[in-house]
Amino acid sequence: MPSATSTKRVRDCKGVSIFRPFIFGSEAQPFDPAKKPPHVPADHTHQWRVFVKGVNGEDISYWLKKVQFKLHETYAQNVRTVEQAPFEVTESGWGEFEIQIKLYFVPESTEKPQTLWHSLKLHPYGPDAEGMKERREVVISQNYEEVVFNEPVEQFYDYLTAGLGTPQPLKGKSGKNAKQSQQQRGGRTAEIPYNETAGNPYSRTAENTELDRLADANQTVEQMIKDEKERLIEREKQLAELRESEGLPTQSTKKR
Ligand code: SLL
Repeated sequence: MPSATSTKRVRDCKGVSIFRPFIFGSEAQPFDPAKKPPHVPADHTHQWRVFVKGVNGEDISYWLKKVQFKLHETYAQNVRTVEQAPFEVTESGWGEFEIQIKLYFVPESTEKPQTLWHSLKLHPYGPDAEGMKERREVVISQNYEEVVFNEPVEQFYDYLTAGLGTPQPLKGKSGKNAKQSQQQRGGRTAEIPYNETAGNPYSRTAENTELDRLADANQTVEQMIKDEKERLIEREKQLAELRESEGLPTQSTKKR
């Protein structure tokens, strides 16, 4: 009996890895003492935000289900779970610390959660740290990261590459065709399209042509090496004959 969620690994794509980029990090700003909100504890010097987000505002919730941020123990209820985008926690405080960020993927992925660490930065750093401090500038500390789904299960692979916002149940064996038609409609995909278009010179056809060209070039180089070796052997032979006719030792030039 077929199960609701396909946990089969993608059959025809052994070795397939799907990458999804994201940004994680923090933004912090010192309070202006004159405008500090009344509910903020007296010893809190900064307002900050820790986040996990898509690159250029891209939606990542089709693969990221929830994020657990583990703050320093000095915070009340220091484990904060964010179940939907924006995946972020806003807080205030006085000190810097390491934040544990645990990414939970959508259940269709059958992937285990992944843990990242981020150092919360409150104080400016870098060449203009002093100037930034004086101007009470926002301190941003963020990283680009990629989550890698190795040999994803079939259903997850299909909707990761189909450009669908929500998981779609697989209908029979139509997964592949469905994927292609989504691609033709310009959906989000991790795969290279089959043919190039005006705006996109990268295609599988172009890739194959390039691979053929490289294989040809490789063959030419191999042949050149072979020819060169033969020529060398012939020269060595001629040299040995010459030495012999002159009465010189034939191996004098070779030390090894
Ligand atoms: C430090 N090792 O000493 C670090 C710890 C903890 C920061 C920093 C708590 C705010 C609150 C807060 O800012 N903790 O009281 O809720 O720098």
